[in-house]
Amino acid sequence: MAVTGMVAVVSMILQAATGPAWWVARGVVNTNATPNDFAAVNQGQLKWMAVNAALELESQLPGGAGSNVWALIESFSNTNNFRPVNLGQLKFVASHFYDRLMAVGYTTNYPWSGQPNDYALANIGQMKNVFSFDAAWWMTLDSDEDGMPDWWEVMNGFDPFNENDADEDADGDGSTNYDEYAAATNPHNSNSMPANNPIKQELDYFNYAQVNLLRALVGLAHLFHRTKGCDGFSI
Ligand SMILES: [Ca+2]
Ligand SMILES: [Ca+2]
Ligand SMILES: [Ca+2]
Repeated sequence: MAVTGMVAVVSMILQAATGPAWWVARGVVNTNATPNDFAAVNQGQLKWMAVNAALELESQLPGGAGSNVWALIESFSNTNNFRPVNLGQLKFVASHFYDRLMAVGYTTNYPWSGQPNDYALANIGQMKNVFSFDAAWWMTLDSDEDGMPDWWEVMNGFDPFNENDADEDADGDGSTNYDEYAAATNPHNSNSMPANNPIKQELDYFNYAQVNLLRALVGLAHLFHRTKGCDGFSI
């Protein structure tokens, strides 16, 4: 993305004391810098954080970061990078990410509450706080320990806090929801089922038998053709 290079030139004074692994992996934070969470955050730093957060969500979440996040990133200008950010601006940028995180079930709310003064300057610590989400960790989360991760349950309309739905068969195709998760088939489409599904095996056998019957018929027809030697016969 062009914006990556654009904001990369902005100096970073973020520090990686505590935070998700992607901060370090993506170079959002400078591990050699002195922590200064009370310093004002500037627009270049916020853009840099947002670009990397977008890349992280894109690589981790089912369906990626989403079009609203990418539209936000593409709307970033190359100007005002050293201007301070106020809380309203921080919330505006972060809300795009939280809308996406709420859509996939990572969280149910924005990480701020009350009536903060949107015109107050945001500091580094506040920006780090709202961008401390960890999609990689969340993708492995299985709250009810039924074997189906939360993200897959939310994506398919199941309850990530009820382990009983793993043994249910939402589409009545003979495979449990868990088996469909494990086989990466669609738990709401009875035509999509794991290879070990008895109905699928029967269907496969039926199709196999049909193909063989057809082959036998064609073979017979050719034999008949050769035997009779009649012209104009084709199959
Ligand atoms: Ca689960
Ligand atoms: Ca099923
Ligand atoms: Ca299915």
